[in-house]
Amino acid sequence: MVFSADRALISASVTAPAFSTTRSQEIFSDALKLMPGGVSSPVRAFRSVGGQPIVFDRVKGAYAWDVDGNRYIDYVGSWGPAICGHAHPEVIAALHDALEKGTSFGAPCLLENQLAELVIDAVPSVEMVRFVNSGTEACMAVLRLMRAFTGRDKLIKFEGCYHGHADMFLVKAGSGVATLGLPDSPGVPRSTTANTLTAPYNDLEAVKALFAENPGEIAGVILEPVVGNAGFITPEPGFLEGIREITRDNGALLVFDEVMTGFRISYGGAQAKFGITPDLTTMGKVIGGGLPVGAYGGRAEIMAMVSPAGPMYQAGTLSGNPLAMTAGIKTLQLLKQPGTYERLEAITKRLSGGILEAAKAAGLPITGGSISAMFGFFLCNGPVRNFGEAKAADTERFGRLHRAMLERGVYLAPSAFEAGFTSLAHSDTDIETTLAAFRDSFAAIA
Ligand code: KE4
Repeated sequence: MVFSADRALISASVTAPAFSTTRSQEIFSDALKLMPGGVSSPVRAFRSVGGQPIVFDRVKGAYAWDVDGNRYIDYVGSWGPAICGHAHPEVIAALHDALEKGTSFGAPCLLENQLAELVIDAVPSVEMVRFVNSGTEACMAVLRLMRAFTGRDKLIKFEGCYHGHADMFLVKAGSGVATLGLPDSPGVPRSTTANTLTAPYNDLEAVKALFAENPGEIAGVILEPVVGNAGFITPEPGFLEGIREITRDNGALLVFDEVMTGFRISYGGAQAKFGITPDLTTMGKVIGGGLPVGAYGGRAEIMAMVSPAGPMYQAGTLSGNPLAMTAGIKTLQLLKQPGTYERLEAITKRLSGGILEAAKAAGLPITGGSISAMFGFFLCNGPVRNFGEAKAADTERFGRLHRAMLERGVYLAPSAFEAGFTSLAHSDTDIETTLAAFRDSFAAIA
């Protein structure tokens, strides 16, 4: 317990350095006149943490610099792609070479084969893969494929899980939808979401009940095998195995949305880490190495339905883009190096454990953890097993923490309902510097 006199002493002794964001504010006020909310994606607007967004100027390794020259240790990493560190020299060099050959072909190229081989070799469920340009596209296409293969229309998703912004998924979604408190976005017709059933994460009985109530009508279940869009929520022992069994027993497909967990939880994704093989997998983020790539893949007999091999249509002008393929290939080659995931596990466990210790030392309720290069915490007492329990987190206090950490040179996701990401570029010193900032900030907001 920190007594008020001590707390005053701590906060007095840790004065945040002069921190100016004048140029960020100028640029962002212009942005507000040009783009809705001043951003290209809602969560970046800092709406749930308050204050003005930081306008980035450049990134390198574990760091980001804003337009005012402030440097941050970055734990967003462009929302996952920067797992090798921002602007990795080998990725940049490969892109320079690729640029000389053009920026887009709109025709088959060897690079697609090479990235496809890397993905198929790595991800247990993937026998064939189709590249698209975002995780949203991958999830849209995989839902169409589930329905085409089974001839059924209904889908089960979990509250708080986010599968991109396609209409049929915007039902009790996570990430920006949760952050902005939009339980169901306007513009989504009831007819579109009528076939989307939801259950609480980690609740096998609720899933069994949905199958019992909709016999023969559910095409499949889609979930984040480790949730990163309702904050960081891990599957309870037996949950993933149970979903696998229930889908198999009901002739439905199991889809792991590994857009965030793919190549982050392990080189083979969460499915390799947990030993559960879904029928289909969606991917994104890391497999583009920072350029726009999404993908879906799975059993060859299912993927054979995808046009032009089969009747299920899906297309994209920039799919398989040579620059994006190049960045993805180099990134996966870097991740294949021995020791990669042991290093990521070690630094992230140190970080996550240190955050929990720091909050408890400041007398603040906290629950959280990490798996490989993904971590998160909620400012409330645990456990947090689903989105309903996550909503108990103190989001107002998280906003004050977020600001305090910015002032101390640490960039966290601007929402209590997101996960944090480490990279191979985060040094032991970066982790210890971050933990010192957390200790100061928790003391300042306690
Ligand atoms: P994109 O369309 O944003 O590439 O991917 C959608 C998506 C699908 N599935 C999962 C599990 C995801 O995490 C995402 C996107 N993640 C968010 C971060 N919470 C992207 C950040 C943003 O929306 O700006």
